[in-house]
Amino acid sequence: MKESFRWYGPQDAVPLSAIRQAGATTIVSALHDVPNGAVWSIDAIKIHQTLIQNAGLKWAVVESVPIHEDIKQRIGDYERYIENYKSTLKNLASCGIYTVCYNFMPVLDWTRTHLYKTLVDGSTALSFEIDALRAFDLYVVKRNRATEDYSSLQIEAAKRYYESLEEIEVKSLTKSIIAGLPGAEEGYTMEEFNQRIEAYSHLDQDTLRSHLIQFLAAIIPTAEACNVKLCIHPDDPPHSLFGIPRVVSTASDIEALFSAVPSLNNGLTFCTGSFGVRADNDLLEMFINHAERIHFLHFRSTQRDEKGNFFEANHLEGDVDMYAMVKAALQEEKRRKAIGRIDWEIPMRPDHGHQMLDDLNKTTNPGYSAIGRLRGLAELRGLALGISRSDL
Ligand code: DNO
Repeated sequence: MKESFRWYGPQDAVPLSAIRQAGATTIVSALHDVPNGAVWSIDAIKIHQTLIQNAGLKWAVVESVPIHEDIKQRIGDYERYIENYKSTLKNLASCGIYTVCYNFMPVLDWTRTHLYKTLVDGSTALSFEIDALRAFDLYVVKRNRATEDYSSLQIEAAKRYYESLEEIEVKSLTKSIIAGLPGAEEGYTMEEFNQRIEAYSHLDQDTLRSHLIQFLAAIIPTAEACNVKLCIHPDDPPHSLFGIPRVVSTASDIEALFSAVPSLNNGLTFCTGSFGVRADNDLLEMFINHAERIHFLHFRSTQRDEKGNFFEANHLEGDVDMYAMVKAALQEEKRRKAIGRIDWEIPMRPDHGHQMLDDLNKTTNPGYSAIGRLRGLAELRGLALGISRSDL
């Protein structure tokens, strides 16, 4: 596996020099300053690429080229945005960057209710509390139709939760959910958020899926022509939020996507932490079924309960069987090598990490502090070495 680290650009509190010391060789990054939908120019790509190269590292994966909301809804300027997307892929390829991650989650990208849950060892983790989410939906956003989406018991629990909150906690919950986590590219005021949600009130799961498939049908020929491997990131968490449909959450979701557009350039970012939140997702089976089109790995574990709460566990703990996942990834690499695939080595990044040690006193992007991810990478690297030296 190509050991990688995400870097948010020159503004990132974790510099490239620290990433190099963590032992990563490749960088996962994006041009976060370019507005959604605009073309990434070759010049802008090269400037960013040079910063990375000057630090002795290589920009191997783009995470993400975001998909404009108009494409998801197929309204407004969506055709122009699709053309722009193709131009961005061509420009990236002409700079030697061939792996592009993206997601198709409407309105919100990855979502957590709490960014600093204190764990027993004193470190902090990102977490998702279902009562907090429902309380926010029912009593802060006050979404039309929210009450129709929940049972009376769920509403009661959400109400109790909301009533227990101090004003400052309501503010921080609001910020965690709608202000936009790092990499989400978009954050909203309450009014904007309400408008965005409303836009989806008449767009169901099947329609969103068909929009995704039409988008892929339009761009995959360009990706093939310039040798770009697109890899969709699963929904995080893998279910609908605020009544907005999500279509990349389950085994049957990804099956539908890849059978509709079978090209291997239509690939997957296998994020164990996102898929792993659902007990009905058999991660190993999903991995094996789609192994040939997994172009990027996010290794992370979550610890869930039966109510729908979860927090981010240490990389080798929690619900994900990381031994099985790393072994499957190494076996896939071996298989690719044997059939002569030049892309046999799959980029992998330790996804997120706990805020710990010295980082507890620093301001870093939630989930993206240096030491927690360094620990994750070190553990994954050791696991991979152990597996490849023993039972492959
Ligand atoms: C969070 C990330 C997401 C991911 C996008 C992919 O840490 O996994 O922001 O980058 O959803 O497009």
